[in-house]
Amino acid sequence: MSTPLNIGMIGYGFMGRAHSNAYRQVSQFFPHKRRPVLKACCARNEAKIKAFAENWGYESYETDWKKLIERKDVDVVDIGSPNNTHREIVLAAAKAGKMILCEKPLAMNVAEGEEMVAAVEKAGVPNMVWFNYRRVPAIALAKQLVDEGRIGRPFHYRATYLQDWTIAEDVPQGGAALWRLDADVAGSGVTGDLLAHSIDTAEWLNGPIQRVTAATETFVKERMHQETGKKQPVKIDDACMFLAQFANGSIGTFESTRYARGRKNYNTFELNGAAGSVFFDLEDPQYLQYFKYSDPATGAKIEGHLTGWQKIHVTNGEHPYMKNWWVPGCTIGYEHTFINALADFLESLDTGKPVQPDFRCALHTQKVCDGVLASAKSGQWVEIG
Ligand code: SOE
Repeated sequence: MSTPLNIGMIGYGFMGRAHSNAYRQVSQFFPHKRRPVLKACCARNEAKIKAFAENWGYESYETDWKKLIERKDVDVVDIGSPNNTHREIVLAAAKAGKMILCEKPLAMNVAEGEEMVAAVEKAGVPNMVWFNYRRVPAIALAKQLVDEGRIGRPFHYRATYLQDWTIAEDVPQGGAALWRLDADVAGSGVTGDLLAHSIDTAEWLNGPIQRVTAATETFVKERMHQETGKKQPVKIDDACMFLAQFANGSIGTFESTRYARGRKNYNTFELNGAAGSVFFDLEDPQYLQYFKYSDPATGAKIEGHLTGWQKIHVTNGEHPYMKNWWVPGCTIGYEHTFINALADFLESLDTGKPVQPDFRCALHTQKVCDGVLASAKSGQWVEIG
């Protein structure tokens, strides 16, 4: 028998939809003791949130997030609203004793993130940041291969996260759907929005990043603000590249832009070690490529004439998350990464073992992001605390 877990969802945009879909589906595929119930959603625009509530099946809606947090019938506060709202909502929700799920990036900067971590830890409430790409089965398989020792001593980590949707100079900044271009709302550009994903994945697979040196560029210097109609300077980073040194002695390169014509959501990584390598590309998400050089148990080398990259179709029951989905060969997609993440959160409520990435873990990603931006300004290497 399951008991209800009442969800209060803040925000109705891209992430509001992705999370709501996860709440609706998770219990059918991943049965747990707690079963999400779409209790209430919240946004300032009443017409829009009413329509959202009806579309997704929320029992009610609010137009003030403080009211949502005050409600006794809400167990989980889920923050899918823009980045500059995260801190205030988290502090209030933690004080009210709510469980908190927060969209990435955790915060606008490290100072905010530290306050948020302190608040959830003081309140002792379960918390998670929706770094959904950890829940792509092929990426989770890469983690398994690392943990099984199949990569061996790591040398290189290489990540790219490329998109192309802001190339046109007449794309406005700010307001609905375009707040990611407004630094006052987003905190930063590609660093917080895209590289935060790459950093989370990298640190999960390859351990903490210790030092960075970076360069950023803003190609379009002024854009019209969607809400005021005025041209304003663009303060976000349109592109960012950085070098990283990992605590395990390996080195990494990270590149991100929204100006890579033809690239839509090209999120890739490659990890090269002494015993093997892995490569992943989110535009081909069902596959993990693996090069096996030697056996982790015996150290025996693969016979030379048999070496080569394997393209593993990650759909078997033995692969992460896949036994809960379809039969081998049948694929899952983008929306399932959120369902898988939520399943891990529900599992953590069953077991009492905190889910990752929690706020403290996401704070380290935030530290790397802030370090990258500081380095791009100063031209110096920056140590990450
Ligand atoms: C930006 O375009 C964006 O929507 C990010 O905000 C998401 O986190 C990423 O997963 C897809 O791209």
